[in-house]
Amino acid sequence: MGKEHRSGFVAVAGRPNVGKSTLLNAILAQDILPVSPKPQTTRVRQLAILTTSSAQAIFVDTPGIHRPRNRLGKYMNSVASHALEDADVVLCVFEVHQAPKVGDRLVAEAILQRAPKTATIAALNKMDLVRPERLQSNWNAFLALLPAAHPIGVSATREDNLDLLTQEIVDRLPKGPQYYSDSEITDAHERDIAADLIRSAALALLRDEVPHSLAVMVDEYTERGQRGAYIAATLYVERDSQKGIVIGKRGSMLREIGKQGRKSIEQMSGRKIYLDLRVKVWPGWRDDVKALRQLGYG
Ligand SMILES: Nc1nc2c(ncn2[C@@H]2O[C@H](COP(=O)(O)OP(=O)(O)OP(=O)(O)O)[C@@H](O)[C@H]2O)c(=O)[nH]1
Ligand SMILES: [Mg+2]
Repeated sequence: MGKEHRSGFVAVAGRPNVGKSTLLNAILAQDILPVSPKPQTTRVRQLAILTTSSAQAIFVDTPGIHRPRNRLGKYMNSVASHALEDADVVLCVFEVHQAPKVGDRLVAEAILQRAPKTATIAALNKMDLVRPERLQSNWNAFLALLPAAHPIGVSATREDNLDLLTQEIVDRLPKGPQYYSDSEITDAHERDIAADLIRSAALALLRDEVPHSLAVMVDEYTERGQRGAYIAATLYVERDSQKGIVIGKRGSMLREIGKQGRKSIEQMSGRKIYLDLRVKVWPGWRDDVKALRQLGYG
């Protein structure tokens, strides 16, 4: 008799920038989730679905849990909290090359409060960056935050220990059917993934002041058959000065964002992309209920 099939939801939680989305892209071997060197890259819930012959792990990528400063931040935290409540397994990501920060404590508290009885795995990520003499003390300090969690050291960028990590997760899933077909790797529409990939490209290129004020909306996504697809998108910022920064000297920054964004959309979609970008100012959109809803954060 073969092994019984397992399936369920795996909420991925952690403070901003610890590598949650990078880890999931690596596990799926496809870049469908936005990743950047800046904190608070992920803003919405997005599924990353791993299907094997005997299991289906439905990972729920969530925004980094943090102290919110505006309505967008509150929305992002609520997305993470709900994912914890609905999870069969919690995957908590820490970055092990640094000692725990206040933000990590906040995350551990949220897990203990929202999912106190849920099987939890602590992925101690960025093992490639940890100084050997710091490893043991950092490791112990993180485990003290979540004493019942099963720890695994990983590196998302080097893809170290990811097979072991997924095995430990699958072992903790309940018995259940395959909910999504083999070919479904996410629940997000290509249009929304494209908007996030453009934003990721911009975050990697822009300096600290702009990223949190940036939102991207795809206005048009037209198939051109053999010739690929045409995408027109708008980058929204909150102030005129930010618009200048995003456009850059004689348009150089916007051109670079377009180039990098196009490359990642081509990789994700497997076809040629023509990308048209423009920049608009939307004052105070992060605290504007209507704007948040229109931008997909509500
Ligand atoms: N050196 C190293 N860098 C990593 C590793 N995993 C992720 N990173 C980097 O960490 C940064 C943040 O990665 P993300 O995947 O966007 O982090 P996140 O936790 O999803 O962040 P939010 O969406 O903001 O909550 C990126 O620059 C990644 O390349 C790792 O294992 N080693
Ligand atoms: Mg993320």
